[in-house]
Amino acid sequence: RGQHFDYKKSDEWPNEYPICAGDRQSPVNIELHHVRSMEPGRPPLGRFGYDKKPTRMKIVNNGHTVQLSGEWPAKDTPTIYGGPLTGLYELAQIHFHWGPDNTAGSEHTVANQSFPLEMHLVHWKKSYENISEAMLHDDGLAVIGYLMSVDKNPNTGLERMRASFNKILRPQQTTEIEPFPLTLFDLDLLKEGYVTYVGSLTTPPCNESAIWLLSVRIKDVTMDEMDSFRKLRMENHNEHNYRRVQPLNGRSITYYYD
Ligand code: GRE
Ligand code: ZN
Repeated sequence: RGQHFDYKKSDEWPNEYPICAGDRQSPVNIELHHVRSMEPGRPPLGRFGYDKKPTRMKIVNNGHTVQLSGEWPAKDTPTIYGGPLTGLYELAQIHFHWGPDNTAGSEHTVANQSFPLEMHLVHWKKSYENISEAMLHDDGLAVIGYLMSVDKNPNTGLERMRASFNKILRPQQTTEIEPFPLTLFDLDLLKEGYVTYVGSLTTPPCNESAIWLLSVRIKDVTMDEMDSFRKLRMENHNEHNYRRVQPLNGRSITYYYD
């Protein structure tokens, strides 16, 4: 990923990272009446490993987001397959996008509406050598996105993470956390359906290598959880870390359900 970039100057990203001006960029606005239904006969989306506790877990403030990663025995590494995907995609990291108040924060929007928080689970296709190699292919990554809106129900996974946020208040700080299985985030596997389209990383170098799967079910985040994200200091005094929506350029967005 690009080392240094400023969300306040995202219009200038293409000067240094030309792919950021490409024609399959993310995020996008989702207009539900534009969404097409899936073709019949696709295998349902499946996953394994999400219920397995990793041997180690850490969170990093990389100056652009807070990133969670874990180490699992190879056979237990969280993996997804099916739906719009061909082959197996293994989880690399989970990160978040947010804003200074509840009026903005998500990267994707629905009917031009923003949400306070968006969670990204980044997976890479196992038939490639590693994630860097996968990022060079148009089907290299599969990113599951959850939009979150403020409500009263704490999320156990977010609570476990934010308990250690005081150790990563500044960019480049990192800390190990007590390992937990990803089921604590209460991530239903897009049970109520999801929309999928081909896009990109939302940060420089903006590689056009991501198949996106966005839950149509909005998740809950508490005000306390949002406050914890907003206390994390980002690079360049950035108070938000979402990119504005990009043109669809004729791409279709397809609704899937199992
Ligand atoms: C990001 O940096 O925000 C990112 C990735 C990979 C996939 C999607 C995404 O690094 O938003
Ligand atoms: Zn992201």
